[in-house]
Amino acid sequence: MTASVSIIVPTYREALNIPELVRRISEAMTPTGHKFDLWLMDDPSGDGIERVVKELRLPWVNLVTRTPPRGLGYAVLEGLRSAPGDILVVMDADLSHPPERIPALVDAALQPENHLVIGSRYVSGATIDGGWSLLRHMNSRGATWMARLFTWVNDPMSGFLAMRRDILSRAVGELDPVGYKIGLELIVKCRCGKVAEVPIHFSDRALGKSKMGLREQLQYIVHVRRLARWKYGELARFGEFGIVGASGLVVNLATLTLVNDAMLRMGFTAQSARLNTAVTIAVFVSMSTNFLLNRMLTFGDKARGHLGRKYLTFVGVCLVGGVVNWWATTRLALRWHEITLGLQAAAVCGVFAGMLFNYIGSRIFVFRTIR
Ligand SMILES: Nc1nc2c(ncn2[C@@H]2O[C@H](COP(=O)(O)OP(=O)(O)O)[C@@H](O)[C@H]2O)c(=O)[nH]1
Ligand SMILES: [Mg+2]
Repeated sequence: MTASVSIIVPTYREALNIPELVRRISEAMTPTGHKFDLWLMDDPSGDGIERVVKELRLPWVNLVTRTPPRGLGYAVLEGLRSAPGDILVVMDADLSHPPERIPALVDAALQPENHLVIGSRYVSGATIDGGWSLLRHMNSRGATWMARLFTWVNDPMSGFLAMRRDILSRAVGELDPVGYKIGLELIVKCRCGKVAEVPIHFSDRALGKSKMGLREQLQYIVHVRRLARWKYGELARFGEFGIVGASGLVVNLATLTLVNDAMLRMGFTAQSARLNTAVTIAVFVSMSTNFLLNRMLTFGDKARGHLGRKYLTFVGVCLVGGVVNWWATTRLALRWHEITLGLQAAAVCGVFAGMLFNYIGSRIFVFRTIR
């Protein structure tokens, strides 16, 4: 079966890599009989890419000079929307994705059961050029691990992809350009149940420099949050509330230790007065950091309104939540007193009940998402 294939390549300062990229794509695609075109989605790089493309004089090579906003996500999205092919391929310009594997990706994308095809670094048969630092490995693994919220594919971080246009149309209006990890964005938003992975040899970039830095990594966390909200809605918000709660536990323990030590050094030897003071301060400090983090993150979209009033309502809700925790724990502990670890199980249930109460209370009374 022959198809029309559009290859979309986001570029920023990649002029040096274009001639070899084009040559290798041509050599790989011509024997397949597929009709193919290339779309270089360039954010004005000022590196002479226009001249390079012109000198190639190949009608199937198209250069799109973008207008702001700049960014890899925007460039890929624009390419996906405007390229004419029935099969859409996305790859990097730096030759770390071997053009020789495009036909294999296209073949897999043509299979009706495959929603998305990934050129994968982490399946049997794939290889990676050596020389990755430990940090780069940890980064890649950590990011993949976060992607497990949405998918179990081996290499959801890959930027080498192929899909049929009809699968893209499922979500074209909902795609979010914050997604540097366009594969993950497509898996989630196009509801790609069946993702095929084709092994590739992943090379180090041929020429030029990588544009991925700390900013892009932080951006990835924002991306994962947005995808989680999109896919899981309320549950994702509650998950963030839980993560903030866990940070509050750390703040509480640190404050408790610091205040207790400081008071000891200042000569407060009366144990009960010291503990009462330290615990009270620790509870209020952690409640305050929880409030601020929830205002910034969990309920970042509902942060408007009087800060002081919101804070006091939050404290009120949490105090009642503390009572709920205490009540549930003591009741369950009495019931489970003969079971091994019954007390601990009761405490876990108590914490969960308190947290659920705090969440619902915060949502209704503090950060009014229900009207
Ligand atoms: N249009 C456009 N392309 C970009 C931008 N940032 C990176 N790219 C391209 O995206 C691809 C991947 O970027 P690269 O720097 O190789 O990232 P790395 O492989 O993670 O190191 C390359 O083809 C880049 O030229 C951008 O802001 N705009
Ligand atoms: Mg690269």
